[in-house]
Amino acid sequence: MAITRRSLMRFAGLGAATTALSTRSASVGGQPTESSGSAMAHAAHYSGPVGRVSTATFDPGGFARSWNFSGLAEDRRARHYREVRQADGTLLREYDIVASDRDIEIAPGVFFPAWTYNGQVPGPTIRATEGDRLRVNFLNEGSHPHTIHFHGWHPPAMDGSLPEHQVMPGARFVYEFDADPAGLHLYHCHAVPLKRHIHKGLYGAFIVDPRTPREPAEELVMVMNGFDTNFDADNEVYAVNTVAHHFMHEPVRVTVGALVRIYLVNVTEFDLLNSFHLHGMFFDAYRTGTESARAERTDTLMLCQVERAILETRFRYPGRYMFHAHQSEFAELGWMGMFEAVEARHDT
Ligand SMILES: [Cu+2]
Repeated sequence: MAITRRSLMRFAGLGAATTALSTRSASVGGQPTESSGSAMAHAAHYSGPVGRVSTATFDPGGFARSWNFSGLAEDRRARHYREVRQADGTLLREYDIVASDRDIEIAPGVFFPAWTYNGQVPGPTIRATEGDRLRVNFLNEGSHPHTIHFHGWHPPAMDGSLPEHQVMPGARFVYEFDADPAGLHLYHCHAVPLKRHIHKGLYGAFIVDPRTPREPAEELVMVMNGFDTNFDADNEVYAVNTVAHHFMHEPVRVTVGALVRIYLVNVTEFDLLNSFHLHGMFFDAYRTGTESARAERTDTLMLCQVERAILETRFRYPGRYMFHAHQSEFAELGWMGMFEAVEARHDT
């Protein structure tokens, strides 16, 4: 049976947590329990489907804290990423990116037939310092023509957007350009129909650090995305980093008082806007990350598709802080999570 937006909303919405809490106990004794009462229904803002998505092949939390394949052991990492210091002090950073078709689990038991960069959605985060040279060896092992279109300065031949730029299944292309400007960017497929190629999962974050490094911080990459599971040009599942409600189960750990920096990218297709709202505090937003002067101090930031912002804040108090899209429907369909602020450990 196809999962419609409406049925999934019923499933994942406010009623779902009561279902999650009560059906399992009811199935044991066949009797309603105290957890099925209306009080629980109103305590059910912890909405979400029953069960968990395996993080064995993709871990949204691990994704948030890795770039340039830093999550891999050195020998495996070298297969995807190499860097060579140039005479002028900049780095040549070389990446191997492979497009492939892969079914990914986006909510418990809900598999999406994705098109991926390196088998994951979002694709690997690419990170360089302003002025570095990027060389991206692209191989299309997918079933459709694809490209990699980077946001940033580059020659037209490197744009990956025109019909002649399409890389056919089985073919290769090398994208080479300088990392410029400093800021938070992204990359995505630009084959047509564009909305399908993006929405199927071909996108990733592209961070360009300024030559004078930003202040050290606990850094997180968060990509707001959605999935149209029945191909009606409307999303049934929303998330940050692909897996619905993942950070409700596994809160993002941050340190009380430490500078926390979030690289926030919106790639959501089919909806005009997405947003990021943080409970109990405010953050400084630097739109596109290209200017050092903050644009806004707020608790809610709204982004159109491919808009992005660097967010900085410090958690004042230990405890759990909800964050979610403030399009409430998106939140109920998976784009909702928690931070857990913990006191710094003093081992000495
Ligand atoms: Cu494509």
